[in-house]
Amino acid sequence: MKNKLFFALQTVLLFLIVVGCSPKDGQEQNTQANYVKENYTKTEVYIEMRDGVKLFTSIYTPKDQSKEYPILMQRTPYSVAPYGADAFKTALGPSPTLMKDGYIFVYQDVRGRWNSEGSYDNMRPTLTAEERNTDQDIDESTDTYDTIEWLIANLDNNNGKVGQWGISYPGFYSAASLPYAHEALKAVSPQAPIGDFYFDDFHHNGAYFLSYFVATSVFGYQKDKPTTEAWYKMIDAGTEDAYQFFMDLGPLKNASKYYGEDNFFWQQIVEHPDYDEFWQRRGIVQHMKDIKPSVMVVGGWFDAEDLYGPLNIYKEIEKNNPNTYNTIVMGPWSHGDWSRERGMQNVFNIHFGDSISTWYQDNVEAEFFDHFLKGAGDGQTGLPEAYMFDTGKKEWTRFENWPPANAERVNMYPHADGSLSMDAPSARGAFAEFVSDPAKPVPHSEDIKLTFTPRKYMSDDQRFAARRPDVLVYETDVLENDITLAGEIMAKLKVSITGTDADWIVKLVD
Ligand code: PG9
Repeated sequence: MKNKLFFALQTVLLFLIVVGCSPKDGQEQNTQANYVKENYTKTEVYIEMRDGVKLFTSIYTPKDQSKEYPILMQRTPYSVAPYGADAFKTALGPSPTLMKDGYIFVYQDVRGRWNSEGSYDNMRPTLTAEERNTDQDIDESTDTYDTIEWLIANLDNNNGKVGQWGISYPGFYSAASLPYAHEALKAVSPQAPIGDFYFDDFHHNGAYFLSYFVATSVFGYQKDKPTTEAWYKMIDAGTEDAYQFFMDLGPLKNASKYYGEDNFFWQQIVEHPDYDEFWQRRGIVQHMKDIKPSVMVVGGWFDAEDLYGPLNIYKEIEKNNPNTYNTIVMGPWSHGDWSRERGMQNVFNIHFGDSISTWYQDNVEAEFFDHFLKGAGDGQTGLPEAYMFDTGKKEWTRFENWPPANAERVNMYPHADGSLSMDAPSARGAFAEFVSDPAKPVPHSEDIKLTFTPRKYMSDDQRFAARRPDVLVYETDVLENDITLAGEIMAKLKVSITGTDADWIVKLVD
C-alpha cells in the first residue's frame, strides 16, 4: 500500500489509556531468580551523604570472590524491593546477559523515597557551581558522588570502575549523575530519561497531560520515615472510562477532591502552569556541560512518556562536550521495551521484527558497559554515534552523526484544499477554522481505559480523530518514492482562538 503523510491539527482532551505489560514467563523468571540466589550474596546498607542523610542501598555481590568486578548501579524512586538480606531480586542489571557477565549490582532508594531518609523533590534541581558551597548543598549528583565514594572504599573486589543505568525516572537519576561526576564513574546509560517535567511525562511540550493525573499520587506525598510499604494511596476514579472521568471532573479547581494541599506535587503543577523558573531549575538537559563519563542514551521512537529526554540530553551533551564519548540508540520501542524480550517486537498493531531487544542488549548495551568498565575504555567500542532503527524499512541504521549530516531540511505546508505539500501556498492569508466544543473535546486516543501512564497513542490508527469536524487533516499525494524522515520536526502554527486558551496537538502520521 502506498504511504501518505498527513498531519492532524486538533485541540485535544488528553486522557488516560491502558498500560499493558504482559507478565514475564513464569519459568524464565524462576530460572533467573534461582540464578541470582545461587550466584550472588546480598547486603543492605545505609550510606551517609555529606549532609548526614542516609540512603538505603542494596548490594548484590558475585559469590565468586576470586576476581575483581566493576559496579553497575541504579538509583530509583520506585523502591529497591525486595527488602531483607534474604529476599533477592528475581533478576539483576539491565539484561540477562549483563547479569551473568560479572558485575557487582547496586540499587539505591533515592533521597526521600522508600527506605531512604530525607525529603523528596521531583526532578531535584541540579546545583550550579556557585551553589555548591557547603555539605548542606546537595542534589542528585552529590548523592551519587557520595554513594560511589563509599562503594569504592567499602566493597571487596571492586575494580574501581562504576557504571550507572536506569529507565525513565531512574534514567533521570542516571543523567543527574553526570554533572560533577565522581572520577570512578566511567559509563552512564540514561534510558528514556526524563529530561524536564515540562516536556516529558506530566506535560508534553508544555501541555499538561491528563494521562498522568492518576500518577500524581505516587510523587506528591512526603513520607515521615524510612518505609518498605507505600505511604501514598492511588485515587479511586470510580470509573474505567477515562474520557468520562475527566468530563465529570470538569474544571481544574474540582481536582482538589482528589489532591489536596498535602499533595505538594499537585500544588506545584497547579501553581506553575507556564515554563517558569520552577520547572526550568528542574530540567536536567541544561546541565549537560563538562561531562566526563562516557554516555550511551537509549530511547524508543514510540515512547509515549519520555521522548524529549533522550533526544535532548544526547543533543545537549553533543553540543557542549565535543570530546566526550556520547552516543544514542533509538529503537522501535515503546516505553522501556528494550529491557524486555517478548519475541515479536510489536508496538501495539505494528510488528517491527523479532528479538530486537535481545539483539540490542547483547550487541549494543553489553558492549558499551563491558568496554568502559572491563575493557580498554578508549572509546573504540565499534558502536556508531547513533544506532537508529528505521521504522519504515524496519532495520537498524548506523549514523556517524545525528541528525544525519546529509539530511536535507524541508518545509511541508498545509493547503486550503487539505493537501500537504513541500510547495508553499501561492495565496497568502488562506485559513481553516473549526469549532472546538469543550463539551466534546477530541480524545488523544480511541482507547477508553483510565490508566497510570499513556502508551498507545504513539501508534494508534488516527482515523477516529481525523474524521471529526474539529480536527484539521492535511495529506500528501500518494508517495511515488520512499521518503525518510530523520532528525527534528518542528510544527509552526499561526492560530487565533475566540476562547482564552487551548492545547494544540500536531501529529505527523505515516
Ligand atoms: N517517566 C515515567 C513516569 C514518571 C512520573 C509519573 C509516571 C511515569 C517513569 O518513571 O516510568
